[in-house]
Amino acid sequence: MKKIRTYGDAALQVKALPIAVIDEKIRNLASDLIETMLKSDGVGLAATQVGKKLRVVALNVPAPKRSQTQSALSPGEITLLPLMPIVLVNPEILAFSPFEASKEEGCLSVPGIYAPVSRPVSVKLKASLPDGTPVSCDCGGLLARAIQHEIDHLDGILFVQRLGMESLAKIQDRLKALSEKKEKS
Ligand code: QAP
Ligand code: CO
Repeated sequence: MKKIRTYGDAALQVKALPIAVIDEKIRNLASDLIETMLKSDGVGLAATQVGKKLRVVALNVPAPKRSQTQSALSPGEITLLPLMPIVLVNPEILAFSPFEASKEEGCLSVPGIYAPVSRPVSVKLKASLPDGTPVSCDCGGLLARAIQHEIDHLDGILFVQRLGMESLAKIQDRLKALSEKKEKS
């Protein structure tokens, strides 16, 4: 279990570097990320959040319940949801849907704070699995949102930086409290 960096920690603003070779060190980071994410009840965790400047993310996106499946699953959900929890190495978005949707997000690095974020509804993902298998697929649903949220972490971006002025205003005081708590620690 790794320590998760929280809002106000400068490590969260660092841009992570691509991985040239998937070696034992990367596979160890992969299992640390999965362990830390599962123990923290997260649906996603980026290496940036545990202070590692490497382009690796873990995901544990649940399959949608039958009753909430309003639309067909995307090819990416069909491929990746049965593999959860998974780690993606060098994840990249090759294309974004022109259509956006706003949904509530949270983040293990911004504990207890949730706000609606507008994002493209689907993305074309390219990545490698820790065994070296390449994946390339169109992802929708919560999976598309989680991929975008986690790749943002690798670029040093937090979901609170993507909020509209109204939503940001509502959480400003709690964000300030989080970063002040950090300064004192
Ligand atoms: C990113 O977020 C995400 O505040 C992953 O007290 C968010 O796992 C992907 C969490 C929205 C898709 C949609 C947050 C746990 C977990 C908290 C998380 C908390 C405990 C957040
Ligand atoms: Co996050």
